[in-house]
Amino acid sequence: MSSVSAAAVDAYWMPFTANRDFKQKPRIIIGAQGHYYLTADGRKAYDAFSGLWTSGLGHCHPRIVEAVQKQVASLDYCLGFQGGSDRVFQLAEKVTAMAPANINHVFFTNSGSESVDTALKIALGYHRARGEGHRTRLIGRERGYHGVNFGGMSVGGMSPNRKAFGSSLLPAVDHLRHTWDLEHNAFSRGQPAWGAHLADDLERLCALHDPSTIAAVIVEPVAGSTGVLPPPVGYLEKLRETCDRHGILLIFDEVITAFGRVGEAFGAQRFGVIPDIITTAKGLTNGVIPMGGVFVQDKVYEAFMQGPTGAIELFHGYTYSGHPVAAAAGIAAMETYEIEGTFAQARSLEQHFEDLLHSFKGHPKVKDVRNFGLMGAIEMHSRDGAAGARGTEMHKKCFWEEDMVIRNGMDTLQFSPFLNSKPDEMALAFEKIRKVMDSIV
Ligand code: PXG
Ligand code: PLP
Repeated sequence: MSSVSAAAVDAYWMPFTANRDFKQKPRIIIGAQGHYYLTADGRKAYDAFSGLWTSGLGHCHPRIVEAVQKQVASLDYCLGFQGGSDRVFQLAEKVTAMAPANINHVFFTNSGSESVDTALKIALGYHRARGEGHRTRLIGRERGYHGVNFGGMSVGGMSPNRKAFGSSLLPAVDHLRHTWDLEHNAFSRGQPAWGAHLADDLERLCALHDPSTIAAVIVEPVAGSTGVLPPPVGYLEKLRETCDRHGILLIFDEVITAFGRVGEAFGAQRFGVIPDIITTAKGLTNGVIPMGGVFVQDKVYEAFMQGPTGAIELFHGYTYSGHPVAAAAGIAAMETYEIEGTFAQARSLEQHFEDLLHSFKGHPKVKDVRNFGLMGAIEMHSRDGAAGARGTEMHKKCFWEEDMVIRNGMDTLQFSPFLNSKPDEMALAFEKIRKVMDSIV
């Protein structure tokens, strides 16, 4: 029996949800512990997506819970403009110490979407501060996801997220082509060997618009929401080299890939390609309190630190930027990653995860399997005339019949295992997936 009334279910307009379908039989969560959710009808359900890529350490981690409880009772809120709590400065020191060497400054937001829009504004402001205010064009990538605010939506490349808002998107934006290619890269394990040349698309856009008009290129090092597209070998290096040659800033959107998801603090470190700006959220607090962070290279920060010392350098910020309770959660998350050796643990699980995923190669319903770090996707063939139906049915069956929460984007199943997953729980999750996949039409 659900503990939520029908009127309550009706009142809530759910995000990125088929509201009417969901509300016919709501899947309501009332608790969580470690790797499991507790459902309103009294079941324990394994969380195969660790929140929404957020909760790599598991739910209700005692160290983070305690830090948040203490913080909220001692300093609940503190002005963030011309002020700041001890916690936010401490978190900034901690996370920048984990970042690549010349990234020593971080601006805090409340989400990935806010991080992206902040990063785009910083990129435009950086060029203006250096006398290159003519660099106003932003380049994203097809199939990219950069959140839902106007900037991120504009550089994003997922058409359902854009189509209703078409004429209100930012005007000076273009997109690189995406890197998915079934003919060359189906069932690649990790980074596909083929496709570095797809980064040459940036040269095409430079030729079209003239590089002197381009402020920044934003990509996810591993595209997440679109169904896990790892970068082809050499691709990110090529983008970096082209940006350098033309004075264009490179932004990595690491909302998913930062904080252990690819076995390092940042994807930039795993790939050995250092962008000028990195956007983060999710794992920054293990999902416990909403928070995002925008990391910038010293040259970016320093470009703003000019003019009279009494002047505000960046006219941007959120009421909740650097919220002390979020910062306390962030500090506790970073301490936990360190104490528990989480990033190395995540890396040690990669091979097992990859093998489980790729055991679906050859399944009649499976079109492609992709993975990198602890990010994985199984793309199913769509039913004729009913794209997305299989994915949704899998999700519902897993929830109601197999006590497991999975994530689907249309007919692609996405997996974001806990960074501290137990190998046999991971294996059991995929046994259940196979059972459900076999059982549906
Ligand atoms: N950039 C990237 C790369 C993301 O993955 C955002 C920005 C936006 O973050 P916020 O915090 O504003 O949602 C994201 C978020 C999924 C899924 O199923 C992915 C996201 C969010 C929810 C679900 O893949 N990514
Ligand atoms: N709208 C109004 C009327 C506001 O006063 C503010 C902030 O003061 C905002 C929007 C922005 O809110 P936030 O800072 O939480 O993003």
